[in-house]
Amino acid sequence: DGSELAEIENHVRANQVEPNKDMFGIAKDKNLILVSLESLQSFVINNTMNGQEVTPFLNDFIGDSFYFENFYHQTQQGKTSDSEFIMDNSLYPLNRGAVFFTHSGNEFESMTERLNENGYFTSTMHANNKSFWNRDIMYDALEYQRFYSITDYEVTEDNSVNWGMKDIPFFEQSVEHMKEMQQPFYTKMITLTNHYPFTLDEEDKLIGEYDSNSGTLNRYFQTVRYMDEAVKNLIQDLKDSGLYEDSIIVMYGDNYGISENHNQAMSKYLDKKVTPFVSTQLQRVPLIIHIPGMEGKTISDVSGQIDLRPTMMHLLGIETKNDIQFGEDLFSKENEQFTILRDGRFITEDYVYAGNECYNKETEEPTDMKYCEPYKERAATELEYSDKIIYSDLLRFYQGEEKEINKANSKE
Ligand code: GP9
Repeated sequence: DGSELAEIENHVRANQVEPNKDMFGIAKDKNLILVSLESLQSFVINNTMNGQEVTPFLNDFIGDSFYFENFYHQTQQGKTSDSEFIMDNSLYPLNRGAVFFTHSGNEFESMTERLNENGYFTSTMHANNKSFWNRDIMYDALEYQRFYSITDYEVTEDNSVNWGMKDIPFFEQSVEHMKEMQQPFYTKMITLTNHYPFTLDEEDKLIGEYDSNSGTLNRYFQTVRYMDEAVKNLIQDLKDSGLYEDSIIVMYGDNYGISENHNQAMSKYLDKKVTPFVSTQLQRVPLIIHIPGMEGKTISDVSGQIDLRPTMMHLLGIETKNDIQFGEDLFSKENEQFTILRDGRFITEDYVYAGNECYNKETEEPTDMKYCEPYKERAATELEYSDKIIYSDLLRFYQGEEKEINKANSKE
């Protein structure tokens, strides 16, 4: 019943942080362009493979953006759909199955719903079948106004590879859709080319393959390099269309691309053993936030996808203090460095809890468990509360006072 929600709400309020006054509303009424970068992990950023830069464009773009280098994906079996769920709701996904399938009938308080209330036109763009991951149903629950799916794109044999439409034409056609949108808009573009098994047409291979015993890892660098090229074109198209200056652009890696099955090859590339510590650090995915007119900065604070909702909403000048969310505004001065992965691993400023060991980040070796102990229960409680919200559809009860306050604030 509603009393369960009250307990959770107390927990959420106790951990709530104040937005950063200098950043709150800095992008008010700007468009929000989100780019979900398929399977992009942070280890390729500012890195080379056999002497070749893997992400030359992103490495540049980061210099002009806020770049969060210790940002983790928190997805589980729901992969891309989990990352979408976390981002929109600031709730954890489930440990088994995909919330997009199992709980699309729930009541949610998505970022999208709040943006609708604030006069935004909201949409998702993804050149795949609309029912993949049950997206068409779940997007209704999250209150997206429009889903541009495969039927909204001109998809041909020529412009497709692997799972479907290539990222370069996908971005091109997406910008065409954006030009038609009422502003301000929020749109989320979901890329596809950098997906297992990471195959490309010859003409799209801009660098060579890696040389390990894993064809998957070897090809991954090539598809990442292609994605980097696609993002470069996207930014140019946004500039040409005049949308660039009126938009904040948020890009993030959605989930890992290289699983633990490729540890041997990965250890060759990284030139170290892939311990549970290294494996956890490999769950970092890039988060890049570009705000027109603001200088770039690399931020090392520990953070995760759960933090996207409050961070983006505050940049747009929308309050979240009455919301039930587990993330924190990444620009807040009170922000705590504590990120929980869905499987119970967690990361603090100095430690990583993984494989039942407490690793010291500096030495990368296990240390005394007492350093991780205080966080263990908190991590478990947080995941349990988030699960409760989903399993018992608790946001049904979040209809009263808070919602009215939010509505009133939106109208101010
Ligand atoms: C398909 C795409 C799949 O629409 O989102 O990516 P995955 O969920 O397998 O990472």
